[in-house]
Amino acid sequence: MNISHIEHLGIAVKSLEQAIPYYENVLGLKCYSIEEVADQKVKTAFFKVGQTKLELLEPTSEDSAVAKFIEKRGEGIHHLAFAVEDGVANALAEVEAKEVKLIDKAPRKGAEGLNIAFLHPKSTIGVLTELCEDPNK
Ligand code: CMX
Repeated sequence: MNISHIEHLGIAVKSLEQAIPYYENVLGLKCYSIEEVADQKVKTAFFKVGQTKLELLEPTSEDSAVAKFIEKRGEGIHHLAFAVEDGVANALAEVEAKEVKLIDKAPRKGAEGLNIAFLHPKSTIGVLTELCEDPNK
């Protein structure tokens, strides 16, 4: 697999309204987009740090993966997302052949129109890992 860079870090927060002022007023970053990803039951807020983004994730429902995460582990870093250059489907086939457990068997649409897929943290030494590809690049 050919990873070009860290596309984003996903950070679980209870409330975007409470978290965004920290990123803007303390760290001096600018929130450039707020987007609801209905099928993931989250509302997201994006910041750019060089080529990498921060994606704040607020759960929109008690049964969302992010709500479960916050309940169990508290707010904090939720996942690490790599940009892959040769397609998410190819990367999935490659890691599956190396016996990594997949959460998504095939790429699907994530925030910002990216093609994405998650790898299970039990197979990735504890880090929920996302593979992403911008279909417009
Ligand atoms: N990072 C590391 N480990 C995690 C984790 C995370 N984000 N979330 C859960 N785990 C661990 C749990 O601690 C648990 O470990 P133990 O068995 O040792 O306690 C194990 O994984 C199973 O966790 P669980 O609480 O029973 O939760 P589920 O199995 O229901 O779900 C997961 C875990 C990762 C499969 C699920 O959250 C998932 O499918 N995630 C992918 C989708 C997602 O995260 N969407 C939100 C972001 C969407 C976006 O970016 O747009």
